[in-house]
Amino acid sequence: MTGTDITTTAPRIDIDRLLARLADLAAIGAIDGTEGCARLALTDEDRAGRDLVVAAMRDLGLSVTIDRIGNVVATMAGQTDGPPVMCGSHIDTVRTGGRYDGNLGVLAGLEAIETLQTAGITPYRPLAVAFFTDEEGARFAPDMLGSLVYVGGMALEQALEIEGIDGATVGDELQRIGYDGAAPIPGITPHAFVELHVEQGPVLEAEGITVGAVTGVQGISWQEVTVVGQSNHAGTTPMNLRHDPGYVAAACASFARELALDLGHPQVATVGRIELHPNLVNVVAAKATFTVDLRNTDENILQEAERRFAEFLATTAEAEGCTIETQELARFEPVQFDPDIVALVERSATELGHTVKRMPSGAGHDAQMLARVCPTAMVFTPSRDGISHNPAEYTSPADLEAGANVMLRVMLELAAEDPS
Ligand code: HGY
Ligand code: MN
Ligand code: MN
Repeated sequence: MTGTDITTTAPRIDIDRLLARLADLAAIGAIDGTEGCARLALTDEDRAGRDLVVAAMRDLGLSVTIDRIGNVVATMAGQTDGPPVMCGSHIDTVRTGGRYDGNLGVLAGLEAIETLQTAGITPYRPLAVAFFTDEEGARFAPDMLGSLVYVGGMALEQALEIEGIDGATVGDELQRIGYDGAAPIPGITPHAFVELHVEQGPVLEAEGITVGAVTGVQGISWQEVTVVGQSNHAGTTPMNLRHDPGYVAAACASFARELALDLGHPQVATVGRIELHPNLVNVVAAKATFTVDLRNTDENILQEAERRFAEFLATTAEAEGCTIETQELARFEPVQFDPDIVALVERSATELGHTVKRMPSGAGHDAQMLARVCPTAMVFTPSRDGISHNPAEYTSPADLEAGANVMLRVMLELAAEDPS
């Protein structure tokens, strides 16, 4: 199929079939009373989700490989051999996950392939749909771990030793759930990579736009901070004699908000996890452990945010007579996607009659890792009220259908024979 064929004959996906796939997967780890699901990476719920998707891949007759960090790639043969045009995302979720984050990109890939099979279309190049291990990073940091290893950005051995928030290691959990595959790392380099994903923010909905042509991903800085003070009696210890890590953690959380507001949009700062020990009403804490997530599209401003936060932490802890330890959990610079594929996403959306807007991604994605090895871009669909990492996450069927058809069209164009 050449470019012109695609414009006129590209089939459309079956939205009811896609919605059914999304519902089937969301039923695994379903969060009672909501549309959302919880499938933290490498848990039993993640295994069950993986098994469901791998079975669907095999039902479509795709050749499925599982690599040594548990990434799964399913390939549809093309008219020729060679590197596939790949789509995909992740199917692990945060603990309060929605049914679209990650899952949409993987299941829309299966839907696209089934649509082509039904139409009897075999692209010039092979197509592949992948899901990558531990994209969320909520249990095992950093996020995008599987795709980072897939592109050779982290040594496999280093990744397998990573200890999660519950003390388990990546390697042990991969083995336990049976997804310590044999396919080599780094994985095959795709001809190109396209990821369909819900925006997870308010922009598209606020502007009444159906499709996002994603230009890149902002920089991400995650660290875990441990503050050690002196456990003491809440009633008998005068304020001037306290060494209270709980106070230091709370002050830092408050400072993070002030810092982001001072630096201005798009700087964001989040203290998402705080644990006190012994975490009792009448005990001045002995220890506080908390995480800081800083992000910006500008690497220099992100570094300024990191510097200012570190200064505040050190000054506050010293004044409180506490000691601190920090551990970097994730650090990725901003990524720009391939301008030609961004333009192709924009053109495909327009040709399909949808409104489209170029925009950066606030969230991290596997695409930012694949961009290291092949031409890559993303397609966004709107999120209702901009909500995500929340079981109330929602995107309308019409928007899902639009996004999936744009992704299919982009893939067909990329999989066509290069014009001679
Ligand atoms: O943290 C993120 O941006 C992504 O959800 N892993
Ligand atoms: Mn995601
Ligand atoms: Mn996510």
